Amino acid sequence: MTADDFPRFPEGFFFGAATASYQIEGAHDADGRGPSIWDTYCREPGRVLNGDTGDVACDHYHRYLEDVALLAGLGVDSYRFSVAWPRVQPEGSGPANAAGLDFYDRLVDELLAVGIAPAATLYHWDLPQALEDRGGWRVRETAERFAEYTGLVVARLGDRVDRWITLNEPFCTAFVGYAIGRHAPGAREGRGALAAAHHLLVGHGLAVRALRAAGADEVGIALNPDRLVPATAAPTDLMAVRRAETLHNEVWLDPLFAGRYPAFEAQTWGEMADGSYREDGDLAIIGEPLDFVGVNYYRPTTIVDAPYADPDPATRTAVDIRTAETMRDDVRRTTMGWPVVPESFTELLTDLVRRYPTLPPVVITENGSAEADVVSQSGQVHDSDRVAYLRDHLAAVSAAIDAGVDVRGYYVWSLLDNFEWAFGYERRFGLVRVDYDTLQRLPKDSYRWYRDMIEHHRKETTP
Ligand code: IFM
Repeated sequence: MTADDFPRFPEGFFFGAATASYQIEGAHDADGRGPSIWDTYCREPGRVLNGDTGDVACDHYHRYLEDVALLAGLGVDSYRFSVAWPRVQPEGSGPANAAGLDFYDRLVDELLAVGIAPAATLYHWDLPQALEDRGGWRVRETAERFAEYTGLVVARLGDRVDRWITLNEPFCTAFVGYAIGRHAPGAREGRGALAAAHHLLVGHGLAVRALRAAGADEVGIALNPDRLVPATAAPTDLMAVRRAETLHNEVWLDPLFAGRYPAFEAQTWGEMADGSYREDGDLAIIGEPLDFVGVNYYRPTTIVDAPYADPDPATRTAVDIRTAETMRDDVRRTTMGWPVVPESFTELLTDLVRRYPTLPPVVITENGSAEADVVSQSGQVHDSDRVAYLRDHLAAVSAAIDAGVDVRGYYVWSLLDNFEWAFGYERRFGLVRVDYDTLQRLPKDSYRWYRDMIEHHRKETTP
């Protein structure tokens, strides 16, 4: 691959790499960290492939110096990490556990020392178990506790962290966690999941206020809006897409960027969406202005009409909306089974701006691919499929910018192979391979490709 293959970006566009606390840190009981819902979930038989847990993960908690050196070698402008709430408040409320915050203090200092801007995500799914025991995101109290926790983190790191992300993919927390049950806490509910979605948004808005009160500069949220495509042009499939738009996209985007709740929710959920979890004034909290919206994108989703999986409205979950997802088989798929369709990324971004004219600037907060990596006899990982994925998806972002979308930066998912939730350690997204027996790090070809692309961009855009 030559420099001609590198996608082009405007001057000032930034590049980064992303990770998340539970997926890499390990040290699950170090320095007073309390249990999170993922610690509990992983210990329930049959929940996570091979019974894997995040107890050790990549041991980043003890090896962060080595990982920051890898980031420096990559030449990224910014590193997106997440703060583990149970390190800061082991019981989910009360004063900060200083030893837990010390870790992020050291990490931030080290990043700044090598010229990398820290970008902190406040919630990437590791809710303190004590809060789940009191109802978790189903109850409003968790939103209030989230704002309190945010205040503790920004008070300690706000003098050095400029970019803040409140929530990562609230869709997954609310629906994969409380309706599909494939993520912690493993619930399969209807109204409970819709209440969780709402309280996540309220928590986000309250956290934005806490960040602003502390003088934070750049504040956003990381969503995973879906590019939904009907399987056929049949009116029934088009209506299925309409319902899926409510579930996947409008639940988040409408209150955040259009000051309303989704218009189609009654048709999507019926009485389950009774709105009883909403209070007057919530839309104003949720709609606090943001400096950017983070977009996590991996693949498009093809939608078909389908009968209810559960005919009984009393036990039906919030994802059972007479709609099913099918996987395309006319394109390559990653080891997640996800179709590789880069042009969908451009369509998603241009469509977002068209539908939400007040959308703030976009930052791509995640994009990457899980591949069947092999260590060669000479000890290298020649992950050409991942390189092609990154090249084509970065080109898709570049095309969206050419089409008028204000995209400011891109974080690759992920710096390291890590704990891929219900798939445990069996799916590898990293630019750097982690040997889970020795915890040794090994940069892959994709690491070198991304490094060269960033360097090329700098040369081309530095006057
Ligand atoms: O690993 C996850 C990440 O935690 C959230 N976004 C999607 C990634 C890949 O599945």
